[in-house]
Amino acid sequence: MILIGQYDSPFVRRVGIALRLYGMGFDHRPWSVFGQADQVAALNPLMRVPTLVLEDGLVLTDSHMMLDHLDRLVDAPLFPRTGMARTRALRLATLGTGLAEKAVSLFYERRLHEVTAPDWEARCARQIGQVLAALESECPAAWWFGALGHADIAVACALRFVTEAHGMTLPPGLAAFSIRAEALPVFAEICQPFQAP
Ligand SMILES: N[C@@H](CCC(=O)N[C@@H](CS)C(=O)NCC(=O)O)C(=O)O
Repeated sequence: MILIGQYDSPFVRRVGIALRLYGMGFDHRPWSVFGQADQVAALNPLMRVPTLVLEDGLVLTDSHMMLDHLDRLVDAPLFPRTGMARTRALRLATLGTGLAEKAVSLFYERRLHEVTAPDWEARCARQIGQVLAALESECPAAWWFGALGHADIAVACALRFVTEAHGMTLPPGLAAFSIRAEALPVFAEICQPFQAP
């Protein structure tokens, strides 16, 4: 498998961490979605990362569906397979990836426009603040559902992006959660400090 994209993307990072935790071999191509846009586009018409090229050449284009594919290859997936446990974990992971999406969107607004749209900026900032408050209100003492899972990884990757790209200070529970996650060897290995494109 080939994982394309830089680990300062919270979406690329969650897939890289899952691949490592599953012990799956993969080549990593840390292409910039802006600087190497043509290379990304040659594989993925959405021109986004992560892009995952499977052994048979099939190209997957969204972190959720990459994890869905990987989970079916292992005995002990990082999302529960069925029932409300799965729904709860997906809900949490989706709050995490949603937080990352709004943080990326706010970053692009500020980076790519000479004059930003104040309403859009304020909306993104409000959405980020509201999700952080919601996550803080249910933040666990260790991991969200017992053992580390995709939901924890999604939230942790989003938190790092929010702090690095926007210099935001996390509420105390999430700050401790982020430190706990980043202290794990797999988080230290699958990691790249944020670089503005
Ligand atoms: N829902 C997607 C989001 C991926 C995404 O937004 N990636 C960003 C990099 S962090 C990207 O490729 N941005 C370039 C663009 O959207 O044109 C996923 O989970 O993989």
